Amino acid sequence: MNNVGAGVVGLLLGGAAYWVVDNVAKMEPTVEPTMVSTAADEARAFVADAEATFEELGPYAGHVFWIQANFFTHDSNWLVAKVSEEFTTLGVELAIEASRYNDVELDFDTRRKIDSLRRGLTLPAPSDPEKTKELAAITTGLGATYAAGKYCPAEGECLADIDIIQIMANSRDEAELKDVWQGWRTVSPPMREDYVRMVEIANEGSQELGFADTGALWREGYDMPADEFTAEADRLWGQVAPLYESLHCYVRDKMIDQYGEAAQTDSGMIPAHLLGNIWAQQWGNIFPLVAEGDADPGYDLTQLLVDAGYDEIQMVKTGENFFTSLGFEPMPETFWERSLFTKPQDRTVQCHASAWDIDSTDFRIKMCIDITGEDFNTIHHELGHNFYQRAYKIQTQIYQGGAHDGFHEAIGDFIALSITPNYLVQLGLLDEEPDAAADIGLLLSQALDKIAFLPFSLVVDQWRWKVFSGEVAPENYNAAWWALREQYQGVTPPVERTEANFDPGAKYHIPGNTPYMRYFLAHILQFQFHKAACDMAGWEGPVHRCSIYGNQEVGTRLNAMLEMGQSRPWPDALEAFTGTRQMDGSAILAYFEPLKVWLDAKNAGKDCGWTVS
Ligand code: X8Z
Ligand code: ZN
Repeated sequence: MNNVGAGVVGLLLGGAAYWVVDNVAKMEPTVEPTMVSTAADEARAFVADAEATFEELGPYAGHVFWIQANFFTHDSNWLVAKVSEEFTTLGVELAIEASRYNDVELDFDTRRKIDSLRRGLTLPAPSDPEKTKELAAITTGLGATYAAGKYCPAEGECLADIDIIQIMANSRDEAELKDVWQGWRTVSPPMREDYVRMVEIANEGSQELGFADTGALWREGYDMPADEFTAEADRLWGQVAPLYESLHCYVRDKMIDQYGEAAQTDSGMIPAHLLGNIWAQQWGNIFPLVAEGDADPGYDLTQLLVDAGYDEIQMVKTGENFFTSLGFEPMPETFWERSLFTKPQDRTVQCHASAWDIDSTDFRIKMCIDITGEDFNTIHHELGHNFYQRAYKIQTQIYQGGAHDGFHEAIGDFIALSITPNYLVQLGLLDEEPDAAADIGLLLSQALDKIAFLPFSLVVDQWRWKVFSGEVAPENYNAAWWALREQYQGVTPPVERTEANFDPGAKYHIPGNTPYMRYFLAHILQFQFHKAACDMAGWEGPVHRCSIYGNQEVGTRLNAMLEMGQSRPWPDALEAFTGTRQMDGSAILAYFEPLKVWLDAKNAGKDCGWTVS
């Protein structure tokens, strides 16, 4: 099982503890009985055995997690807690066993797989059955609290996150925005105590496996030491921060034009409830408020989809068709039978979009689709996961994953960068391509999502890394969250926050324990992929107008990278498709270069930037 959207990636190394202990004890030697078994032989046998375990038990977890995400009940939660406990026990057993071979000289694949087993769990427990059970109960409870979370305003119906997301996307009523912003954050304070305990247990587990803390364990998943990865993330942010600051400066004034005093702060920060998104993470929804006369893309994708009468299935079919135009096989029939595309009216489901690989043949997405441009993009995002999962199924179990998790998040987004005016004309959604005068509008709209997202995606794990390392103590959880959001994003809460709040918990990936650095990396990588693909296609115009739709040569090269899964260090995969071995912000900067020039002209003479207290 490998579910990339729903925060249980760490459970992909799955199964039951008793099985492993039993199995390791009974393990057949892989060499002739007369030969002396070396440590390297044992390591190989151990890896083969672990892979057989995953193959057998992965689908079991996949089905249980799917049922819970689609039918949230006392019983499905009970089952998830049980499976989580079993998987954590298994993962810890395997990691401990793998550590025994740390100093043994091994062939490339065995070493790579052994190291991967050592890092297999997102949240390892210590080898203590009581703590393992407690951790599983806590993580299941956190997820359940989020999924069931509702804000009930004084008047009207209670609102789930998906309802508030809608309101914040469309409402321009400052009082209403503030009310629902604050209201959604009433779901998370009950998570705080459990979160503290979860951090304690997971750190104990990580330390038992030789990692400094759980954050260090996460950072070691990038084929480099944890400290080097911290520096790598800082380096990439340093490349793109000036572009973000230009966007921030421009948008801030537009917010003041729209909301007056409510948008004005002494610090120069933007109040977080005004940006069209419940977490201020992507700002595309406020495009109409920030576009000026000379920033008109000439069309609105949501409107085009609605006018053309697209329904949810047609949106997904259109996404799938992009991939098949590149030469990929269509998704199997079961994808259409078993996926969830619309929000059921009669029960609670986890609406946060996700992509699933239940058993290497059974791929699904789970999404409560609205007919919007935003969801059209998200469909491509999710399908990117599914096509990646299917491409790397040729690999053995431990290699069935993204080159790193940022690659997994980048594939569908990279494809969606090809939803250009020209492509929309080919689909028959648009009559004709707008001319070059539309470019700034197109880029501004894109930047509100892609550039605004960069500091947000950095902050989520900057916070968690500090929490796991102990640099941020529980009594400062909320203050530290806002200190980081202010520092990197230049956004500020619209109402006073204290330690009675637990605002990180109001973001899905925190209770869901999905590491978030992957999305930051994906936003850098997707532009590298796009640029490389357009170069391959011989595209000579501006890169934001390039669509690789129908280009089978690009598809073949893409497939070659996807098929590698995680069998090689990620720079090898990156090189296979782009010819470079480094993650690099220059592709995203080149894409937005005309906008940067335009923004800087608009910002001329303004006092840009913000101060943090
Ligand atoms: O969680 C997701 C995907 C599933 S992997 C829908 N995303 C992040 C988010 O919603 O916060 C995609 C962009 C960032
Ligand atoms: Zn994703």
